[in-house]
Amino acid sequence: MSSPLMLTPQMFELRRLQMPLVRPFRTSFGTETVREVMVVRVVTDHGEGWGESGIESAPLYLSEFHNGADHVFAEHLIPRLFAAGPLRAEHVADILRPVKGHRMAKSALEMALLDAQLRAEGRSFHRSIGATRTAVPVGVSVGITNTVDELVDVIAAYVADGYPRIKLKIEPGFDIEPVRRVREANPDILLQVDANTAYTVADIDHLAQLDAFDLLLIEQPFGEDDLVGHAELRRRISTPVCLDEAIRCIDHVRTAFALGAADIINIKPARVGGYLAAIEVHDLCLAHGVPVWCGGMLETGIGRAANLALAALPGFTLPGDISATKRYWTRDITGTFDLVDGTIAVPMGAGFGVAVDTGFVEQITFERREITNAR
Ligand code: OSB
Ligand code: MG
Repeated sequence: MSSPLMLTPQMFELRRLQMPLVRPFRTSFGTETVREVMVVRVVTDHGEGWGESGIESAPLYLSEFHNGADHVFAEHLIPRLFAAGPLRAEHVADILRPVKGHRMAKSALEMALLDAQLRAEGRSFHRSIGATRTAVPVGVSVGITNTVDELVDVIAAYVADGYPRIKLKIEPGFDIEPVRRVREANPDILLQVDANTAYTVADIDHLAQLDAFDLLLIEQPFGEDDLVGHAELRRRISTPVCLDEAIRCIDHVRTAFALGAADIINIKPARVGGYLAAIEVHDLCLAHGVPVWCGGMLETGIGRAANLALAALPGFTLPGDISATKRYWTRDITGTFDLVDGTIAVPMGAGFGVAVDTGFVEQITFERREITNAR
């Protein structure tokens, strides 16, 4: 047996990109029309790799945000990777563990190194994690609209495209009535709602009205730290309760299970600190018989490719927020992903299996920073 390949990172390039969305995306915490995306490219002695952070420009979904991440990458995370010497992607979480939080930033670094490592080994991420499905069922996450008529029209178009599952964003003042109308127009679709922390336990009786609409789940109605509140909700409504923002590491999953706070877990790899941590969360949920699905951060093709491979693991029994390229972008920084019979094919090439269009990346970059290993 030859010893495993070790990589020495020589340079990390951080880029902030501006990507216009095909249609504005409105949630309870804001509206986005041009998405700012932060990606990382690592150059190592065994080739390069790409990672996507999922971090947003403002700390409205989670606490991380681009200007903060820029500092954390440059001053706290990347210097630790340079100091560690030759490494494998599996070591990144331990090397970065002394830095508390900042899991999306850590995820992007691990992802870039994992891509480089797998490419150097000529292996696909899909195969390396033992995923077997070659295509996965997916859904679409639909933002809040100005009118309910508009929402019904937008959803009709996605259903016509072949999406088997629709997720509606809700907030106080845009919840029971929109769900009623969408359900009336689509009696048979898989339907779920996401509140992005917009409610409190005082709203439980109000939210119980959603029980009439045969929803797959309600996602994160209460604050990101309110596991007790979600446990109470779970006792008082019949709609399954799913956690998103509350799950930032595997310990939060254990706590949620101990309290009875979740029927279902949304796994977003960046939120839990990376794809390798996401697999551990998947394994724990599978062992507890708790269904999981892959969340999304309106990713570019880099993150989408990785999410598709992750979602091919057996515990991902619900369709993910992994939509076709054209639902997000008129032009992506990778090749496109298309919906076929309600599924998207998993990329099978080495690494995450996508080629980044570096010319287009350069065109849409508004901030670029190189951090080089001085040793
Ligand atoms: O709560 O799932 C969420 C996007 C940004 C921040 C939070 C969320 C979302 C989505 C997008 O719902 C889903 C997708 O990528 O298609
Ligand atoms: Mg969510």
